[in-house]
Amino acid sequence: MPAFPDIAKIAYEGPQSKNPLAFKHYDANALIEGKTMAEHLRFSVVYWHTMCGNGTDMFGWGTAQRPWEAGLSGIDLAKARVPVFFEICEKLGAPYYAFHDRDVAPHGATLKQSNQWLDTIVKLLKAQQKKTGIKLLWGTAQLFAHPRYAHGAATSCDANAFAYATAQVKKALEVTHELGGEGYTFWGGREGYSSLWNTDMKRELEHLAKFLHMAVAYKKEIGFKGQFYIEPKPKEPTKHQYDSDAAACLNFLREYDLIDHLKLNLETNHATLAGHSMQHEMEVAGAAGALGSIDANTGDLMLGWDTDQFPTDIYLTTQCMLSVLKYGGFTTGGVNFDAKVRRESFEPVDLFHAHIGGMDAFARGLKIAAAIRADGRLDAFVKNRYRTWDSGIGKDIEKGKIGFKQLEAHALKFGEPKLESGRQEFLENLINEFI
Ligand code: XUL
Ligand code: CO
Repeated sequence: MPAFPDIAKIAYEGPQSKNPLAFKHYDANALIEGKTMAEHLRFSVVYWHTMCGNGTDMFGWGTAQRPWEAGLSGIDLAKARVPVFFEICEKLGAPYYAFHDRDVAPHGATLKQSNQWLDTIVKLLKAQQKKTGIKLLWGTAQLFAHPRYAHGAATSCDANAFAYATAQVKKALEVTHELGGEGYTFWGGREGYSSLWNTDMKRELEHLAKFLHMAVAYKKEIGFKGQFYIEPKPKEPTKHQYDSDAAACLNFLREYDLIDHLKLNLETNHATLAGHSMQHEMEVAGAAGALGSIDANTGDLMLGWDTDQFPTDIYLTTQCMLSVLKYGGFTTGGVNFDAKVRRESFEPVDLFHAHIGGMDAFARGLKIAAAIRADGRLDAFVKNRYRTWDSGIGKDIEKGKIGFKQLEAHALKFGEPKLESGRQEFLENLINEFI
């Protein structure tokens, strides 16, 4: 029995359509810069918000109406969610999904029982993947909900909690491998501190690096070829998280000799919590050759926390897709909707509206980004702005051919550099021609 008998596969109907259950911009097979939209965007639906989000907030109970959950709990509930999830992904035409170990299967009383329950669900996931052709973008371990991780997992003050976390990641890696996952994400949910009075930061950072090195070694041991990602977020749940933004993650990876093993999985709402735009984070990662995947969502300008809303802002999606195209497109990564419907949007159909809106917003962003690139004026402006570096003194500096003495001689001879406008407003207007 389908959970959504009244909803057919979501079709592309074009910008004129008034059908809320149709795509206006996402035309999976349309070609852009030589690839289909589906190949560019590699949309992914997350299991945790889509299946497990029930609308609970700090002040109120769950509101979500999920008829397929009626009367069920524990492993029976977990089993019932699997086909519904794949029905949603299939009807959306999303080629990928992502999950945490403990959102597909419940926490057991022991690690052994948790692993057994996970195995039970992994069998069902595997069968659904086979039936639908939907693939796993990345798996991950949930190392932040259980009280044992109150002080962190890889950065816990207790070596036994660290051990428990590694055991959980070991299993999560095995099942991700089993399911043919194209990646595996590390988000340090509680890898940080709430107070420095009780924290040995240096030791915790070293432990986090050890933990990741062990994961790299185990990945090799089991022959898992997927891409590892680290997902920056500055705070929430802790006051400060070590993987606070793209630059901090890159610095950590370089310091601990992990840079060749992990790329970044960037999330919009995490970027804004860090005081950056998503475009900033994507450019930092892209410049370092570490732009892996994105968790597509958005925060609320008026709120200072992780609201995980579906992305609808065309400027945002245009900026994202400009960076993605600039750095050569996704390889293992994709546009993963780490986003949840509002507590007030409690009907099952809202899950469709949300994803359709996010997919259309990214499809528009892709089309606009490709049009800006084809137009060429933006690129030409930036290239021209740096033209003094293409020859003469600039080229010599870039090539490392000269030092302070020759530059002083040049400055004495050349005199005052000629100032040119940055033309920000002109460029903002140019971008608006396309949006
Ligand atoms: C939390 C968050 C996580 C990670 C995976 O803010 O983004 O869901 O994406 O653990
Ligand atoms: Co995320």
